Amino acid sequence: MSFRLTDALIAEANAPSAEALADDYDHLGNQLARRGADIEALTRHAMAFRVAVPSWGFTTGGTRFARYPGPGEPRNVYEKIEDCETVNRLVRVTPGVSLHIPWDTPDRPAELRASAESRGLFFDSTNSNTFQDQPGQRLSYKFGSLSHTDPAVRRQAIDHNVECIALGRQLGAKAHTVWIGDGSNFPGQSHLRGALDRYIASLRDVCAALPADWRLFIEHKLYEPAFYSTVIGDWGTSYHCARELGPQAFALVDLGHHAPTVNIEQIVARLIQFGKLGGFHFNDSKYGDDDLDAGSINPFQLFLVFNELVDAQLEGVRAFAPAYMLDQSHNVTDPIESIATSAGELVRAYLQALLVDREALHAYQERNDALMALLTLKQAFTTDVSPILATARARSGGAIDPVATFRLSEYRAKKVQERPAENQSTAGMIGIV
Ligand SMILES: [Mn+2]
Repeated sequence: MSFRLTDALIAEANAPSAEALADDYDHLGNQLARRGADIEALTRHAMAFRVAVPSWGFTTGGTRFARYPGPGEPRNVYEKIEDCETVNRLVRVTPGVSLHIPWDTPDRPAELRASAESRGLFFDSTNSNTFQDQPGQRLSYKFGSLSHTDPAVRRQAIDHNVECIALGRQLGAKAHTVWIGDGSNFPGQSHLRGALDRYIASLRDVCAALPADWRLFIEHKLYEPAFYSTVIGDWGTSYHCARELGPQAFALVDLGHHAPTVNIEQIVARLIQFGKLGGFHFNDSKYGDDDLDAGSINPFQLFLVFNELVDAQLEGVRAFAPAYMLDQSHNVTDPIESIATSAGELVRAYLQALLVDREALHAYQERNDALMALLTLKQAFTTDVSPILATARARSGGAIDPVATFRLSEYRAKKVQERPAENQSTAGMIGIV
């Protein structure tokens, strides 16, 4: 019998800080009431927030130089589901799981689905992989996949995506995300327009396999592994493809997949305006596609992204139902602690965005009062909503302090016993897209 984080253990960990939290919550409630904000409404929003966790994020990631696996890490997708449950029990906003195919392909899909559902989890999306060759694969993706010059390679990549969708149907998922590493490393290597034409033609075949109630997410990325040109390198290309492919296709924004200094919140606003924002891979970055924890480097940017999302939500913009997913690589932290913390940082940014006085902001914008417009945003951003986060978690049965509760439970030490290390490779790998 594997160890599970019980409600009793969480309640025991919460007890010593419950009174102090109630004081802090009341104090913040009074402050917010003076600003016309209802703390109970905000708490309900925090409890209703949802973000999916990535199956590939529960083991230590790595770079192309090395991977340093931690003790007690899950050894297969069934054990990853145990860890997904643990995160959700701590924070209560992460019941959805995004599944990577083939890294986390279950050999017994019905059993995996039943296991997930018995733990209060579900599968929200599948993610294909045509950016590396798998053992026994007939044709290589060295020079591309969905945009390859050879129709046989393109067919193999299309078939893989169609198989992902078929597996996702068995698991109850409703979306499929496609990221390709296709591109070129030398000027002249690839016919730039031809490569995009081939990509769109391939994705038409993938879209034809989508059930009517599914969405297809197109994930762009500026560079890497291609270092001269990337076929789906920016949001404009992604948007064009989504338009070409019809009403089930959308652009997905991974926060790490842009050039430094690019205005990501404006990209989000554009995709909302054009009805093609499919969702997010949340993470943070300093230099490039670093896959650092959401909110760890630039929390103001995360707030500004949520500011656009809340603004659209309140306006009732058409076709607006973005999927929220985490996509991070944990190299120096316990993945459970990072994912639980990142989920909290997203709720924090969401609550801060809900606190923006939109009527005042709009008036300052109309009067071109730039300074007061900024201060209106800053008032919301600098509000410490931590007591709402903790209260929302506790009311949902989760932990007031997720990391402290996780450590108190000695979950990882117990998993070290339950999951003796197999012959794990420490070779470098880039396990995250
Ligand atoms: Mn991603």
